[in-house]
Amino acid sequence: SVSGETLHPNLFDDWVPEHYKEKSSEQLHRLEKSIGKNFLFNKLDADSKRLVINCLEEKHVAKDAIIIKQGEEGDYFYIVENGTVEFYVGDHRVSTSGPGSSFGELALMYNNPRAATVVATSDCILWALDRLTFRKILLGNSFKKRVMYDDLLKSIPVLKSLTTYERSKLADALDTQIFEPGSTIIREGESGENFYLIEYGEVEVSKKGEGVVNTLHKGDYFGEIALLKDIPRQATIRTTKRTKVASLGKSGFERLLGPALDVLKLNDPTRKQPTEKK
Ligand code: 1OR
Repeated sequence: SVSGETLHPNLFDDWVPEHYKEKSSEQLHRLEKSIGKNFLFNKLDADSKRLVINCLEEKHVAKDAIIIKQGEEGDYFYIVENGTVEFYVGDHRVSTSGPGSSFGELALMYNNPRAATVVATSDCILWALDRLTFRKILLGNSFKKRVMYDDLLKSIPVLKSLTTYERSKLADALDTQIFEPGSTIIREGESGENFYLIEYGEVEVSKKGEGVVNTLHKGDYFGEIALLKDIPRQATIRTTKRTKVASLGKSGFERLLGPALDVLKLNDPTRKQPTEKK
């Protein structure tokens, strides 16, 4: 049942996939050609990949068929072998996609109602994966980063305005780094390539001539100013404890932070404030 957001795979020891059916060599050949290089499969070991492939159900849908209805409960995840689909949120067409792409993961991951309606804009050949197999195999592997970063991203105030969809795309683009105490993550005056979120630990922010100007902890972020303004790093960031950060490259920063970018701009500590904080 739809019961709010959970991103933790249900692991049953005695689990037997319901829709397991060995694929024919003709189907395997088509699958390899169309979706073999899809990111979903790159992250699977050989056994998991075989299992997922044999659990896929081939579905042929006609042009104009509604594949997913916004608001309904999630049952299947889909991969497009052939044809094109359109996504609608309410009455708005928000995107389209084609062969090799996939959709319908959000409701299965977060136990949310379907976030969008998906319509076939041509005759399509789709491969559907049932909810349980999706959660059991893909969640912990192909979508591992979404699971890993879910709690962190939900706990960060500046990201509060992101939708589930935006948060999941952001998680896909993050990378983790761990720094020992006394490490310099950012050096004032250098050019900036990454934005950072603190998963745990502590860093000091210092500026030449001013010394330590701030201390940041879990849920705080840094590195945004150089990226927002395309200027050199405005301060040095040094760890005082063992610190784990999630980093986001410059292109992802601009593309994926969406509405949070405005909040980052408003919060810019180098921006002239009418009244001085502290
Ligand atoms: P789902 O299980 O919620 C509908 O079922 C699917 O449509 C969803 O998973 C995604 O795989 C897919 N917002 C939400 N879902 C989307 C979007 C989307 N695009 C595709 N899907 N937006 C479009 C962003 C380009 C955001 C619109 C505000």
